[in-house]
Amino acid sequence: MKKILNYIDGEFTAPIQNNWIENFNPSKGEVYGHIPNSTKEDVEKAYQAAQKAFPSWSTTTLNQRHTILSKIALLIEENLENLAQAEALDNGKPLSLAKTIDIPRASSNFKFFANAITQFSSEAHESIGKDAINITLRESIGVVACISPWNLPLYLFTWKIAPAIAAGNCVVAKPSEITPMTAFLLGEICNKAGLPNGVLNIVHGLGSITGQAIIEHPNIKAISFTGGTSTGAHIARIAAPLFKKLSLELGGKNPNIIFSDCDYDEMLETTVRSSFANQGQICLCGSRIFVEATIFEKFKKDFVKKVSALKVGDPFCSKTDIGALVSKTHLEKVKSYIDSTGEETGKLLFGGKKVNVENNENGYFLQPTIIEVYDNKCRLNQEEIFGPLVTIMPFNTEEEVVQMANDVKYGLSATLWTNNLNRTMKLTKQLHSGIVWVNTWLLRDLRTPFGGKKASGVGREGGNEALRFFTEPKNICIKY
Ligand code: TXE
Repeated sequence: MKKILNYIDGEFTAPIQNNWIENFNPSKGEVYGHIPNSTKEDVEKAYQAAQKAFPSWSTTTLNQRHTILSKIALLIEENLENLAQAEALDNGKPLSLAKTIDIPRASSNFKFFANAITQFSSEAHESIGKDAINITLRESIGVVACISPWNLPLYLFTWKIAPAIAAGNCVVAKPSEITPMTAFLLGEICNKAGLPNGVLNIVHGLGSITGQAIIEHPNIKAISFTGGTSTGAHIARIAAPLFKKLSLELGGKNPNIIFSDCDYDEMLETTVRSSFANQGQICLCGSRIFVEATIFEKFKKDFVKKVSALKVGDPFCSKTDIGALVSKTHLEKVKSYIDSTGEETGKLLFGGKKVNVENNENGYFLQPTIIEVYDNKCRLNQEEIFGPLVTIMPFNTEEEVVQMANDVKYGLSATLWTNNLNRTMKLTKQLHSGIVWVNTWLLRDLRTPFGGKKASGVGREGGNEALRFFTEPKNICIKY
């Protein structure tokens, strides 16, 4: 059995009340470790360590921060194999995906913000005719919280921590209790890289106990959160009267809009990925596919053929395309959407069943599933399911598809497949989402703003947006 410990003030410690929760291996469906169920006292201890470290960390030179963050990035790279194995075991995702996406991206998060902080500048405004100059400083906030989900564990954990500490803050962080392993391993890496004690503190435990203690802490001044929309709403209700700064990256129900004038083969390849990568457990997955009626039947046939060739299997097998879902509860949630789809809602084109994987008989495996639906108003098209399940529907006109694409409560991302420039410009403006990909999917440049509209969140992260979130502007006006 593995035992995960909290990382507070540079040390690994058991929770004060000695309460533990079980950690599951999703591909075996069995407990393989225990993690602290930290309480208010542990969060307070983490806060105190962060608070103590803040005066010194916030005044380290940008060069020193750059050096330490770069070292963390390098150590993540050097430990890629070990971290990827840990991620695949803990989350159920294919090892190949952890090796090529999750861990390299965790390293680039640190690399990117190690450099970005050296380019992040204050502003000056000369008040001409008034003999005054205004300087706007961007000051570190103090102790901030980073709370992350289970779908891209180290990738999203570091996406928050790297800019937070680059900007001179000290952090109390909590990874998802469902996938805590790589966050635990990050503590050791930070020590090796020479990150001063207390700059990063990682407390493990349930959202309702540990997470709740973090968001209620009166002196933690900002919260960066990625997770479910209802949790985000709950956090906003707690944080508002305490005047905390909030960045919320929440759910999505993203449209993937396919016009007949697109590059068909490229679209088909990418659509398989945007539907089922990471078992469909990415907030950016295109879970509602809309296809122009003239190519609908062809697309249906080709898509089903491609998807049926995907291999659901052991995350550690190199041939596996789709691993296990993250938990039994999540598998049951996704399955319940499939099972409750009646004939009036749609037609199952492929999948829908649990998969029995050899030597992993109790694992949480599900076939990639495609359902043709008849109305965008159905539950399958309106609610975030967050699993290997996509719906498809035909459309006839631009107006009709834009209306359906926007007719959900979410607004995170959208994908558009067309080679018509006028249509591209028109539709990208009309789609209600924070990100629109045209003829591609999940092509990320870390300088760009990342986040959603409507129930998909508040605020943007990425590049200077993240550095702005993790700093507080102060205006100084000097008369001369
Ligand atoms: O997320 P939670 P869950 C969606 C997806 C999924 C649903 C629920 O639809 O099925 O959310 O997933 C912490 N105070 N996404 O239940 O609960 C929690 O411990 C403070 C989309 O796993 O939102 C974890 O660290 N923190 C999403 C983090 O919040 C609390 C990715 C996220 O967990 C808390 C994951 C509280 N009261 C799920 N309650 C995306 N946008 O990428 C929970 N947490």
